[in-house]
Amino acid sequence: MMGGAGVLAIDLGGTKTLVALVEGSAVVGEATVPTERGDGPDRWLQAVFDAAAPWRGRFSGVGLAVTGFVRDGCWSAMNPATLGIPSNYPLLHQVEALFSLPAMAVNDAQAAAWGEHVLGAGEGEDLVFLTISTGVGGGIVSNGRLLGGLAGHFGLLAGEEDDTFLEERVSGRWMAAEAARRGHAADAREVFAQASSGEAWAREIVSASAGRVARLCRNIQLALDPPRIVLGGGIGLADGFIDAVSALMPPLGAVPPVALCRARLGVRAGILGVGDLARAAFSAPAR
Ligand code: BMX
Repeated sequence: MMGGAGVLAIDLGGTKTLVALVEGSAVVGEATVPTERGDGPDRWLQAVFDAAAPWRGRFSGVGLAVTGFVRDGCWSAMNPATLGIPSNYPLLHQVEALFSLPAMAVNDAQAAAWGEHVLGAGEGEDLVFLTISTGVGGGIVSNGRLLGGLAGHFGLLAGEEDDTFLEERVSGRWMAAEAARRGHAADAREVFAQASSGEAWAREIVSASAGRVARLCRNIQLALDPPRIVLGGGIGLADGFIDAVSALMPPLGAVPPVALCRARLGVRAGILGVGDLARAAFSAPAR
């Protein structure tokens, strides 16, 4: 394989894309580019390619953690409201052609689950990871293995009030839409700022989202009984959110609620996770 010792790790989410040069378990270079929602995958990938220019020659493969579903190298949205990815976009083919290097891809939240398992809050133990962000994603590490496919896509569970996805009443997009419905022009960041300065409407929005996440955590505890649930994403890591979820965890009789903790790798969980997965994939003997 040509190139340097590192891996180019990319975390392409519904709002922003992190591009990083990862060597071993260290992020040695990093850039953030907005995911311009109207652009489409060819231009998102071109922006990544441009952002990685300073590190050309220092990586020998590309690992992608992407919002949406990846199967057989092709990429699709499950909820196009999170990001409008065309169905079965040939992601690996395009990335390998652009960089002239091997590439691998997984879902963003599954990559972050792996990152937290090997290097972060999981401390090497099994976990469920939830990212509360533009959408709501998740990943499961069980018996030391990352579950792939659809496993962990908790944001796409049926919502309780109607037949929309759960994430449609939890995510940063929902918070902004709910603020607008109540007559406040505020994105999710602003909703949190207003909530911490005591605005009742903003506190209600944070609390409604956190209550749904608390019920989700209880359902996850009943389904999988993980040692811990790790929360990440811009909303999950926002001031006060985990405390609000913990306070709203319904009791399970004598059984204490599952332990909740913050993603220790913060916004880097995805790039570190996919960096580790890519390194393993590229160093595997050729078949
Ligand atoms: C959505 C879904 C998941 C993703 C999650 C978080 C799409 C495009 N995405 O549920 O695959 O993991 O959002 O994504 O269907 P993020 O962009 O908010 O990080």
